[in-house]
Amino acid sequence: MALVILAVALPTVWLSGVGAAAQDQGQRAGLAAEQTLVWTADNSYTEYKSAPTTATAGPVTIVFETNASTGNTYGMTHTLTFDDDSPGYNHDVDVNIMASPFDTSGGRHEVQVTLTPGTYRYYCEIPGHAGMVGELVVTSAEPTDTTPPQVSASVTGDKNADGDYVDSAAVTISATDDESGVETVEYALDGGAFQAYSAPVPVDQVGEHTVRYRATDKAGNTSEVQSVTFTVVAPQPEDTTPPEVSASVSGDKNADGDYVDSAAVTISATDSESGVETVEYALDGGAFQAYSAPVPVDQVGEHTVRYRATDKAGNTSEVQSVTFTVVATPPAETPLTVTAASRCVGSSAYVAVTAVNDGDVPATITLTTPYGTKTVADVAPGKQAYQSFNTRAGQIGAGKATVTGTSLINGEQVTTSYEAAYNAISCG
Ligand SMILES: [Cu+2]
Repeated sequence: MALVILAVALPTVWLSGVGAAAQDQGQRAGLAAEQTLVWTADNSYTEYKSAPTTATAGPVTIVFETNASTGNTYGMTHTLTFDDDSPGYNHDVDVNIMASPFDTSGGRHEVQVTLTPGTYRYYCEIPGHAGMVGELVVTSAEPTDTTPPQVSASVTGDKNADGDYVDSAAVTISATDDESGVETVEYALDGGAFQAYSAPVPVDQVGEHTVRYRATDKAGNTSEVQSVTFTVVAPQPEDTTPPEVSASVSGDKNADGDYVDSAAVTISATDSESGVETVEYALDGGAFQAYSAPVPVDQVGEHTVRYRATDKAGNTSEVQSVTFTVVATPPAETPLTVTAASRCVGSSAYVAVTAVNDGDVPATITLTTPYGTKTVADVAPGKQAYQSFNTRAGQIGAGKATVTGTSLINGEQVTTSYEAAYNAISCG
């Protein structure tokens, strides 16, 4: 019953004044208030029962409560009023909450505001409550994102063989920020000022270029300036000249200029403009095919290799050709120079046979005539085997001497036969 009596005793002007004029700045910003600051008052008119002293800048829910639960058992009316004119304080919120245990909110009121860094002064406006005053210090919100964005650049365009961009290039810059997110991307071309990046930057002036770039996140962290350097060159005049192409044949040649056993055809092509795209060859009337390495030809006979080259601009050279002959390796032999002659010694006819070893190794040489046989072993290179055969006749007809030479060639015994003719002779 005591509470009811006290309520009746309250000045009605204060009761009707409930509903402080506080701007809903937090709601206006569309942001949920993350902080709640609570002031309470009790029966004292010299100090608030409790009051916050510090806060973080940003949206705040301010609660002012004075009722039985906060110790206000006299039905006393208080206000929480933010100073709006004293020098040295923030005046950017309008808080003036009047509260009484028996007002329509039961003495508990909330307003949304957005606090900024600085100090707010607050007090109770009720006459005689001048001691109810305090300060609220608001500090900047701690930035949670302290990492700058990751930023990279790529250059695209038609490149020539030197890696330069022909006619133009485009620089694409990408930035990511895992925390607060990317706020701005900037670039500067060739020492110019940084400017906002929004789309790939075309660069078509001939010369070397450097694009510097950086990105900043929503928390204000800016990446280190990075750069990419590239060169733009003028387009080359159209290439209408086919490649120069040539072929060479290599291998072991014999005295006739023929290739013994096999030959290899090497084709070379150059193109000073667009460059060589393909080299082709065709062996002995076959189809053209891509050339990549010297072409071996080991079939015995005459061969023709045709060849041509095409440049990157599509110009193909005239078909040229090279012709050569491959011969089989001659069989191994024991080389001898053999001579035979008939002559008279007194009234007797003799047949003299000589065989010179023309080889590089010793040879066993056998001289054979109708009048006898003679074998000479180990005839050194350049030396000869000789025998004058007594026919035991005064006259003989023409005939032939047979000579065989045997030597070790490449690990094999090679025997070669020769014949040498001698004339008829009549002695005495
Ligand atoms: Cu008061």
